[in-house]
Amino acid sequence: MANEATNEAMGSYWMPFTGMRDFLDRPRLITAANGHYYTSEDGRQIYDCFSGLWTTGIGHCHPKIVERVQKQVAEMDYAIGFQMSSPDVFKLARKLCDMAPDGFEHVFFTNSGSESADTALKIALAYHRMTGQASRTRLIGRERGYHGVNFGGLSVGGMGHNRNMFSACLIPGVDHLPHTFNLSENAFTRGQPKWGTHLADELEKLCALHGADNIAAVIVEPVGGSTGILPPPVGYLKRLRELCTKHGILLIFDEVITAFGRIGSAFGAERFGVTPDIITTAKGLTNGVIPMGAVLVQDYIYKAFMDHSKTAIEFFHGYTYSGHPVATAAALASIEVYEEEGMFEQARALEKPFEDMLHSVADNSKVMDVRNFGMMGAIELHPRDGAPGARGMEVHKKCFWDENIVIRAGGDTLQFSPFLNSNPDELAKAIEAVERAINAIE
Ligand code: PXG
Ligand code: PLP
Repeated sequence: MANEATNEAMGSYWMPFTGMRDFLDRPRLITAANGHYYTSEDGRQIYDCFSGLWTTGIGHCHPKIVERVQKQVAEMDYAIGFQMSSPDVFKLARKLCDMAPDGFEHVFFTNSGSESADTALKIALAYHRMTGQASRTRLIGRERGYHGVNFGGLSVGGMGHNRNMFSACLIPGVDHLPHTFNLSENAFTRGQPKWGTHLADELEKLCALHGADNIAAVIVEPVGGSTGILPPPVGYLKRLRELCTKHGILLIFDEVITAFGRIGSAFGAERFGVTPDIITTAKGLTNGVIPMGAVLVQDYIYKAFMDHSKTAIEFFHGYTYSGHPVATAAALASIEVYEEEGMFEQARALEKPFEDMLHSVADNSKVMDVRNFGMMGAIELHPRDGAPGARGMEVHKKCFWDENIVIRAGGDTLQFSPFLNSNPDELAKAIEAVERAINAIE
């Protein structure tokens, strides 16, 4: 059954965030996707409990998106985007502004979340220079934060494994707020924890230490994703907003995961009722069909560039594929599906059943914590003595081979990102299967 391709032949592809030596022993290969299922290379139907890689909340190969992408690629495969453009991307920008909280009036397009993070940081630095505050150069992220893998996002990110090898070359003048993970206070919290709001006040200490007028921006994920689902403590984001406003610091929400229904609204900012100055996004923008990212900015930020730039090009930044027509078609079609099929409302309605399903494993002796918000969930396992991460990876593999389910494991944290339109029975069965896999390993 397993694939016949030799490890030697497959070894040419250096995969992203993958243990190559382990993977090539028994490659997990997917050859087709439709709706809520993948087809594995050996012909099994596999339930996708991760919506792609947080990307595909609508489900795979939605006919409307497929058709629009096919049509677009045949009509205009590419359009030069520097000093020229094509009409639909303007419509997409306007549509995104209409979906965002008040004040967001302009969109810069990228191809990924990593590029969105770096673009947002550059906009923040340039904005302060444009407005006569050139001393504002310091950037603040958060421990356990994930803002992609390019140098800017990596520098403000707070995941040790991603940073350690490059630590000498990360950008200078960066600090990190403390993360909000605390098992003795918050274990098995459903939704937002009550403990931890005060951790936002650490920003005051950084302002006192460096001088607030040296700080450009704070970047956080409204709900930590990659790190294993860390919902913000009640009132935490609001407090960060207040402090940023008080000190003239731009607040950036990295909504690469939390936008487009993942937490039951177009943007997490709306869900939490907290409006940042800049929003970054990607993934769900095109339902994962074609790579695309976006950075939404408040009107006054864009205006500062238009009013104060001394050069013909106001912002020396952009990607070959910014505003790519095929990605634009995928995004416009995805947004239509989100709206026509009430995806965000569907996700909202599934939140509570999903929470109950996840927390049903709380009593399992291997389970250390369960966390959730919206359609984001995590089951954290006690690490095996001397082998942290082993259990997570074993459950991931067992789910794929024996339970026909895809989940993600980050260390010993099992992560769930179900479809926004999941069938509750299928989802419940999947989580039962994951518990079987947890029980089956050592
Ligand atoms: N910011 C956030 C908040 C993200 O979640 C990125 C930036 C980077 O996006 P790109 O498109 O450059 O990968 C992300 C991506 C996981 C996982 O296992 C999460 C991401 C990527 C890969 C794996 O949780 N998030
Ligand atoms: N490297 C070289 C040599 C290039 O010419 C370009 C773009 O023209 C890039 C990198 C950047 O590529 P992209 O715009 O796709 O990010």
